[in-house]
Amino acid sequence: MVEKAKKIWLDGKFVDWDAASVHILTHTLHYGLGVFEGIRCYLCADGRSAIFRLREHVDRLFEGAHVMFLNIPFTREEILGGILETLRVNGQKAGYIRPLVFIGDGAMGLHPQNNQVRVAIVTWPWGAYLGEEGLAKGIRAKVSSHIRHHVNIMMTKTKTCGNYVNSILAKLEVTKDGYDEAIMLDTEGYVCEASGENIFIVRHGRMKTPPLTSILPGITRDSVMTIARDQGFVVEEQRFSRDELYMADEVFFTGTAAEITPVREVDRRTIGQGQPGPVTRKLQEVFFQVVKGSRPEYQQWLTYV
Ligand code: PPE
Repeated sequence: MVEKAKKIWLDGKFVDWDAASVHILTHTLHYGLGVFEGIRCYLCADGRSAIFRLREHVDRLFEGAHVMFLNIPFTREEILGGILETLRVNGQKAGYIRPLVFIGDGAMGLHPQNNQVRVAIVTWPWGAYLGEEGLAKGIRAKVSSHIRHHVNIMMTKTKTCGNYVNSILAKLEVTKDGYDEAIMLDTEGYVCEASGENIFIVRHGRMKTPPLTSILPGITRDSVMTIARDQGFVVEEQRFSRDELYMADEVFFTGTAAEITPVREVDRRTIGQGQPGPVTRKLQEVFFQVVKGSRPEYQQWLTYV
């Protein structure tokens, strides 16, 4: 259960948490055309709160909306301000932020016509996405039989609501089989991303992650590539097959919710020593320092609340 906050930002106004309901004919509820974001705010070592890469998340929301013909009736600055205000009115020092752009009720049918484009901003506390133990010791993943979207079926670089049915199918399939997370292949059979995370492998000290062809351009992925290169690691954006996954010394996922989650097993093959490897651990260490404001060289990524 999501822990309730006091207020939700809905179409530019604050409403009580329990009053933030929509009509059953809300277009997005029926057909899935909407875009959303997932952003984290961290409590810093100095007691302040900082939102990680806020500007980039708001930009991705607007780019996705543009691709999806959703005309957001607010400016980027208004959404940015709305996010900051929502955390402030709720007195939240840390947590997850979910902006959602959706089509309201009015006309039905696949043409949304003049239905209002609506925006909500919701904030709630969210701990480790795949569990505290998963974050510390690594999780067990399975390659799903559900393949990721083809670039001409869905718009794979957007966080479109409907895209996630594919992720949910994969997640349900593997969790019913006892695994923690689903790894998905692209339409050509190469490793693509996880249900809600990007993926990296490490082999012989070199890091590899799939290119942006048909995946979400993860903001954590981008941050981890920058941090890794600054740490002197070699990172290549190159596609790879599932046997390369099995042979990897280390595998980890990146995402706003998942942060940097080590993977200790894939399809019943132990990865490396079956525990987070040295590269993953180093990147986790630096990443958490960065998001909590104790790395001056990455201050430009933080927006203080
Ligand atoms: N791929 C997918 C498919 C994805 O959903 C996410 C984020 C990522 C990669 C990583 O992107 P980024 O957060 O910019 O590093 N998944 C969001 C959804 C989580 C949810 O279950 O809801 C997230 O991490 O916020």
